[in-house]
Amino acid sequence: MHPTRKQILTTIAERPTSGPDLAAELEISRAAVWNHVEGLREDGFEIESQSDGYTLAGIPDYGGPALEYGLDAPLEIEYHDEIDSTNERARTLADDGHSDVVVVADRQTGGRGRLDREWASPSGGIWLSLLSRPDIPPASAPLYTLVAAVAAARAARDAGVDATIKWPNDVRVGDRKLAGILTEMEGEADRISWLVVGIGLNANVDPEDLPGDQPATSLQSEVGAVDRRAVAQTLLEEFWTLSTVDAEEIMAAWRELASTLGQRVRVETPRETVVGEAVDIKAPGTLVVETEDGLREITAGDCDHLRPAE
Ligand code: BT5
Repeated sequence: MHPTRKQILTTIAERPTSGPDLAAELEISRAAVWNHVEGLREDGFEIESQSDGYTLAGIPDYGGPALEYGLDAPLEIEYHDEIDSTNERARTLADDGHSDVVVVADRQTGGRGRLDREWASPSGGIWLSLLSRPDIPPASAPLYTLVAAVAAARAARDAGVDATIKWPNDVRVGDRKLAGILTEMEGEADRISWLVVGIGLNANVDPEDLPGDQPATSLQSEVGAVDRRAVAQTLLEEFWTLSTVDAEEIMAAWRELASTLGQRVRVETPRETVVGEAVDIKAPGTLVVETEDGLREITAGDCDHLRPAE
């Protein structure tokens, strides 16, 4: 959002302010103030003008300006009502040299999971991709999947939903999937060039509209319709804050929310199946499993929590 527009909103949210006062405060012309106010109204902000000046009477439910307004993270939002995949769009932006942009969509027509699985993305969900260029080696990229999982789980918990994390990338309520993460990157041997972290969180979505091949849930079906803007902003702020701390702090935050640790698990890796008890997570996201043949460290795979009897 244009910084002047941000300032206008912040000012008139606090107290009614006249056009001339805004012009003087922001050192712009009255005509420019009027133009910005009209622009903000077009973006869906309800701005009343009364004898004592402009006041902010309402903010749009969702969309780019709504998400940028009051967001406590230095991220630019690119919003689409509909797009094939926010991860695809973020990759194009990466190729064009952009960074610190979040692509957000109300619905995706070609949402993707890992291994090219489909990700159902009906209207009402939070579908977004964060593009950044952290100065890290490619091997450290899985850390950002953990950061995203913690951020999504915290945002869900903030909305009153008892979300936990299943290694490596599922946020669930009980055994029902609430959110998934798809991290993609491009890089050289020692340094990544860009990183795209895609997060899909079923917010105001009817689970009937989600695929039935594995149990799924949404914030709406757990606690009723939520303020999608507030949830998405919390998610972005948590992501931003956590992505600036060191790996051990990220591990600690993940352990606190993980349902996988202490469970008997079966992990399908690209090469083999490992069964045992998940005992710990190590940076950058390696699961440590105690098997009959000793401790195994697994960097990638699909994980099932087994019932104790198995
Ligand atoms: C994931 O894959 O969980 C990663 C999902 C990432 C989606 C985000 S949305 C924004 C961004 N743009 C994209 O195009 N993608 C990212 P995976 O672990 O492979 O899980 C995929 C499986 O989850 C599917 O095979 C279904 O069984 C199930 N599934 C599909 N859509 C779902 C949904 N909306 N909610 C819960 N489960 C779903």
